[in-house]
Amino acid sequence: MPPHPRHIIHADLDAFYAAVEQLDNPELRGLPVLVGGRPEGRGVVATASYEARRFGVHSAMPMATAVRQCPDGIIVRPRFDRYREMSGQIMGIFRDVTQVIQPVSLDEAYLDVTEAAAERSPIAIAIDIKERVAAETGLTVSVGLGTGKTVAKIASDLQKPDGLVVVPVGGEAEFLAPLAVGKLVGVGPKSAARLHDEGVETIGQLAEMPDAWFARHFGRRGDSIRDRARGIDIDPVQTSREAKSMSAETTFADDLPGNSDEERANLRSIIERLSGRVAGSLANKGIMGRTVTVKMRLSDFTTFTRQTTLSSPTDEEAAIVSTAWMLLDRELAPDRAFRLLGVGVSGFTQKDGPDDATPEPVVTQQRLIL
Ligand code: TTP
Ligand code: MG
Repeated sequence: MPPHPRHIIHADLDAFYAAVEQLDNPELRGLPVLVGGRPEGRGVVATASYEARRFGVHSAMPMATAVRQCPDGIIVRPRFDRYREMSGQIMGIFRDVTQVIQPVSLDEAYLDVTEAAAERSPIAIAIDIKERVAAETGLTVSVGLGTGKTVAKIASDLQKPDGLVVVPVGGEAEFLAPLAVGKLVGVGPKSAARLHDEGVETIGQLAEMPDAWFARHFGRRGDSIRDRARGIDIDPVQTSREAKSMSAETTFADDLPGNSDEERANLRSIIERLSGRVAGSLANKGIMGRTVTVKMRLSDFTTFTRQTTLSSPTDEEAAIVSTAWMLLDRELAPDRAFRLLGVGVSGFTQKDGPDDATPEPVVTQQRLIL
């Protein structure tokens, strides 16, 4: 254990979109709310209130399935602008506690409160964050506290909703040991299935595997996964200074062409939503970018990007939309249909500061539901 452990908080709002809907529409409180697309067609659930989750409804489930499982569920169309606004307010509260903050998505951030903990205990800080979010926004946030991002993230999820889980300094490996390997960031469902085949079910069992085994299984990521399974985690909370690009992308169930006016309007609306998410992330971090990139994947999986640099940095949704649309519009062709579209912004400037030239690339992916 290092002589001066870090104190890292992971904060994640509970049923975020659904909670905002219940906050703004009191008649929805206490009821199963399904935020997302239409059940007819291929709409999916962005999120469900905890009342609806009791019926097995979860994010990314087709809305048609959700409605079958939870017939009394009330479907609400998402209002991304409102969620972005709320997110800004919440990130503002976090930023009041520490400047060392890494927003991960609209409702989730890591905070390094090591310095703030010189004045009061990190647990007091965690409680203060929960109380301030509740008092100032009316929403509940689940918080995990530990010496690294790995344990903090897992801890924040353990007692949702309205949870507070503290992993004691030095108790990281013990905390992780009984948990499923899939809980470790970097061990996806495929890796987890492969590990199960080898009899490795828990993070504790993973931690006991020999060093060479990790390299064989995870290649270059082996060392990091091994250390984190053993409770060693030095991954820093990456503030916007280290972020090099901010992007949002989405894959479609059916390939989307851009021939007719209607198809073009549909593509345009996707670009608008993606740009909105990116603009929201920029605003959250208080940064602007000069380069706009559009990522495209075609029916045959060919993937490429097109980018352009603006004369001055922006965080304006409208500017990102028009630039991204110009880039995509040029690529439309009669024989082309898109499986995936993404919008990214890079070349950052602190909104109220000098240019930012930093080496570490970090791509923040925003989830998007259509
Ligand atoms: P999450 O934090 O994963 O989910 P949540 O806040 O709804 O619920 P909880 O944290 O209590 O488990 O995601 C935050 C928001 O992001 C969520 O409210 C809706 C959106 N989202 C999607 O649009 N699609 C997805 O697949 C997921 C997981 C989330
Ligand atoms: Mg959440």
